[in-house]
Amino acid sequence: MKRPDQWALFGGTPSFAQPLHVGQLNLPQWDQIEVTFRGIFERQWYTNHGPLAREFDIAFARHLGVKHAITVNNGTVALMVAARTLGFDQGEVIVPSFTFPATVQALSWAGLTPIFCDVSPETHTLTAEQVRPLITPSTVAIAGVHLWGQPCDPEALAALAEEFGLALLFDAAHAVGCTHHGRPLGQFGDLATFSFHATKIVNAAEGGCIATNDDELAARAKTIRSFHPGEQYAPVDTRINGKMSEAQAGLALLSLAELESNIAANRQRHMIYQQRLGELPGLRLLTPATDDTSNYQYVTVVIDSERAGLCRDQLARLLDAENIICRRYFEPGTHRLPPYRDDPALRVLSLPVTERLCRDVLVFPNGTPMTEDDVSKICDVVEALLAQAPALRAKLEQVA
Ligand code: T4K
Repeated sequence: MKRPDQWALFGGTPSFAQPLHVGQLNLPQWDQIEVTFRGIFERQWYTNHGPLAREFDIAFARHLGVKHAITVNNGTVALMVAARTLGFDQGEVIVPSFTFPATVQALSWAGLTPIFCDVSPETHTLTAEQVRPLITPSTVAIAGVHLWGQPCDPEALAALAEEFGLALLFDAAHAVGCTHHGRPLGQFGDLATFSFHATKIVNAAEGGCIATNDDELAARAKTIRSFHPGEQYAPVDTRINGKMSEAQAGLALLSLAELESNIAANRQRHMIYQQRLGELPGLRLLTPATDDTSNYQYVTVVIDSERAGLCRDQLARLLDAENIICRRYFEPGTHRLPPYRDDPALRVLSLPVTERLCRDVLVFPNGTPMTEDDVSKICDVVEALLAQAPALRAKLEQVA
């Protein structure tokens, strides 16, 4: 084991020669990509609802078990199109602050007003109990996030939305391959949106999707997605170019074919993290509930600085120097970011769980290029760092 002065932050050699990032890329072999891209080149059809984009619409709808999967060029556009699809010109939408800013900003783009809600300390998602008191006559929708692929209280939120006649939207950007009570998360809510960004379990470099079982909403979303005259399925005022290109759809199809094996490999690595980090004082690793399944893409750890001996930021700094590039998702909370932070009412808004998670959550690397030995070595490093916490705290103060 390294001595405190031998860690890379204090001049020693990093534990890993190359950086290990959170967004480890799940990509198929080059020869498969080459065949797919050659096909696009030979067809000379690159975008505008080409054959691969249409095939992926169908393949992803089948994967989710929904009637419609309307694929678009990224997860943010999926949220923007979904927010317009709901059909409200104004009104309040209850949404978590503890999320990627796209969830909330997409609502603002659609002219809706986000009402920030705190989340559960167990799942990091909204619960119906937290949402209920925020409902007012101005509320038009609830926008939950299946953060880290954890189900966002889907049945209880659906019941609440029905009770008050509200629309229910789920941001399922993290939740490809995740289920709740045996049902894929894309089946919950009026609309659910996904991301196929390079760092996601299904990687189309960029990509997104809106899933729904509602024919009318699907017709609106498909029309909003494209200005193409052949893509008019419903009367809508505003449209956008959100089309998925053939290159994206080709990658998405290849990546979807590898989803199950990538989940299985993610799970094996996640289990090692669970066994090793779960043993350490002050560290809590989020694990799926027994009747849910996860894609295990996110290794999300909450750090109790009192018990761990180091706070999240101190640990992240030490790991960073060792080339273990963890991420402080999501800091700060969206209500502390522009444009919302300038609202005087939001400056004094208290979301205690959100603030705590923004301070204490650290997401560790996972994904196909990593080996189980890499994970064991990461856990060795974390264990050694925490064992030397008092000495490291003192040294960190010197290099602050
Ligand atoms: N809703 C939620 C809940 C989301 O988390 C997101 C996106 C969205 C909606 C919107 O979906 P998209 O519009 O993005 O489809 C990353 C991703 O860019 C973003 O997709 C994701 N969530 C968010 C959680 O993570 P950053 O700012 O952390 O990205 P970046 O570039 O720092 O990448 C993270 C790590 O991945 C890097 O340290 C290195 C590695 N990486 C990244 C890329 C792009 C690679 O190794 N290769 C690459 O090509 O946001």
